[in-house]
Amino acid sequence: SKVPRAISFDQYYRYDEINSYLEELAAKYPNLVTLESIGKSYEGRDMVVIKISSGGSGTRPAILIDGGIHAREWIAPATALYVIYQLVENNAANSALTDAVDWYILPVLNPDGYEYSHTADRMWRKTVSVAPTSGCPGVDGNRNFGFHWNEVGASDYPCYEDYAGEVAFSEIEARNLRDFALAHKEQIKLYLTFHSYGGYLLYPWGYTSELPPDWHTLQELAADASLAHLNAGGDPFTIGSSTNVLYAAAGGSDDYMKGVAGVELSYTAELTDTYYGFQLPAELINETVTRFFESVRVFGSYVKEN
Ligand code: ING
Ligand code: ZN
Repeated sequence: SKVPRAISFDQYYRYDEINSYLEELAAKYPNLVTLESIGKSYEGRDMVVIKISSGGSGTRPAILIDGGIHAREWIAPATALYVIYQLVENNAANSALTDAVDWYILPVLNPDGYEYSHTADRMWRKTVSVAPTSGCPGVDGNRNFGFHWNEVGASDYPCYEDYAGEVAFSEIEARNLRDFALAHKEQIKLYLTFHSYGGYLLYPWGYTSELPPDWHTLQELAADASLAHLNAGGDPFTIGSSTNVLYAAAGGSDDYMKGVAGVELSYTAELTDTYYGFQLPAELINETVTRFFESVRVFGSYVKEN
């Protein structure tokens, strides 16, 4: 695996390159960074979470971020990587975000699919697991979480893009994230899962049009994050519950985090842009991630102050 000479945000990195960068950070910033494999993917790739913590022995409030549950949404791992880069390599400027809050970031939640989208099928979305009874590989990771699983907006057919899986948590990648989140549930106050595209900040529920009792808090915090994105030159986000502003879909990771893991502030970020869709040109990574980091700043400050 090759180590990038210096990280940059004008190219999409492969899984190995991303992990090499994380290892480089762990070696260079041992007082701020620790790495943990939360388990292996279906094809045996490590799912690496970087913990960014300036101290506090694991008692500080924490933010959990993941990217790349859907293989083709390449801007999601890139954005997670940029958050890591800012919090670690630019910590002098961003120390307010790490002096009272811990960050757990999993940049590539579906590493097999991510690699497959680079080597075989640019538009691959799902995992790559092959169920014994099925003719088609892959499960939609964001329909596989075990909370109101497969009730709506998901398919029973393995060949469909939104196949929910044979059972809830059939996918090892979803189980690994679940187990990690449950092990840290007391600490995690906010969850962000990065997707593309369309420019939405979505909160639960995806399984029903009913709103959670604290939807007003979720809405207002997202509005602040959207304003920061606007002020940084980006478009405002469309904000609301998944069901109400996008479509109903059960088994999403955000619903699980709020419904089961007890993470009250749980969001799906559908990053921009809408013109290029999943195939955002590498030249547009930089502006996308720098603008969205201003939104991440708002989420971080909120967790720190509440
Ligand atoms: N969109 C999300 C999806 O999984 C979503 C939208 C998130 C719906 C959470 C319901 C709950 O379909 C993309 N682009 O994947
Ligand atoms: Zn997605």
